[in-house]
Amino acid sequence: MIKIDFFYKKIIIYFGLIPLLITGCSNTNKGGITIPQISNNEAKIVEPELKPKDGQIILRLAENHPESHPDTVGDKVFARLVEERTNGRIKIIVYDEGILGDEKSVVEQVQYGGIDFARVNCAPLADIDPKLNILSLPFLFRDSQHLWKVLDGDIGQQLLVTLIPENIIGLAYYDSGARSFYTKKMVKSVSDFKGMKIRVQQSKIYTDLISALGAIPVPMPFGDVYTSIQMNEVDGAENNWSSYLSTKHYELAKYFLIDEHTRTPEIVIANKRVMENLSKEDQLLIKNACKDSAAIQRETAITSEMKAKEYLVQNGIIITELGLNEKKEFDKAVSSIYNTYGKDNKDIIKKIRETQ
Ligand code: GTR
Repeated sequence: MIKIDFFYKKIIIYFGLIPLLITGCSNTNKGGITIPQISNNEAKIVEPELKPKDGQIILRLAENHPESHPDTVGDKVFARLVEERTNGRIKIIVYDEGILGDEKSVVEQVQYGGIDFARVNCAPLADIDPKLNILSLPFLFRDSQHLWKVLDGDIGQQLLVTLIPENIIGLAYYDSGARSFYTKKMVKSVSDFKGMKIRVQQSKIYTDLISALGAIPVPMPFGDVYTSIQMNEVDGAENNWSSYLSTKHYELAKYFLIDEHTRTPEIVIANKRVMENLSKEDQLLIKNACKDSAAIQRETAITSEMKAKEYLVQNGIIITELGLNEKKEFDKAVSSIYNTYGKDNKDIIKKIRETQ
């Protein structure tokens, strides 16, 4: 059971791993800690933390995906580049599968310094800095090229530093593809959503988006979704292809509606004080390493999306695409989101729309 797994994970982390990290006296000879995985019963071994050598800095990065997911691949490239470029003086350890907590609490921990780095989605971050909601506005980005033109341009780069007053530094964006709905029964039009309970990220704009479509939003941590679909607590959820596959949600909710309502990117964030405690050269080195990892993550995400789609189609999911009229209905239904979340950012939204 996922909830039990999470419970054990937390117990193990709080009473096992964290004391080792705090005292810095972990010992690899003591053997690993066994942690059950999120969506199945295989055990995952997490080696106790390394003791920093003289002058070495060890930092932690939180990730909620498993090892094979493109986001985790990106994190690991980031960690490797930092290690290589500092000759091992700075080491970043990636804690994947949400073992450092769910996304919302990880964001808070990065903000208050309990975790040094995290790769998270921009949606839950926007509750700290509402400007980031721009990146979650429904149907704003025409396609992936449009999104990346904006993220790599002035708007994207300005939004990266918008969290600094909140003690968070955005280092680089990672690709998340487009999010679409998957449900236990087929959804073809807005009216089909009526009365359906749809899981959303713990994010206000996503909650409002689901309500605008006439469904009942159920915000919850990512790691709880499988069980909630299984227990009929929700009738479906929404995510990108790679996550739909890696979470195995397709086993329970096989109707996939390609509506691509949002393209909220992923972001790698750092605690501001952790960064400021490093020399200017190291800060730059970390920022560049993260940007370089983003290039590899993007390529990996594209391949992963293609492979996921192919695998899922072969494994019985049923795809529905929005027809022109249905798309118009979707656009109309979500227009209220622009009134609420777009009203203070009309200029930026206009610039985004005009970006070719
Ligand atoms: C994934 C994203 C995760 C998390 C998750 C969710 O696409 O990579 O960080 O935000 O969606 O829906 O909770």
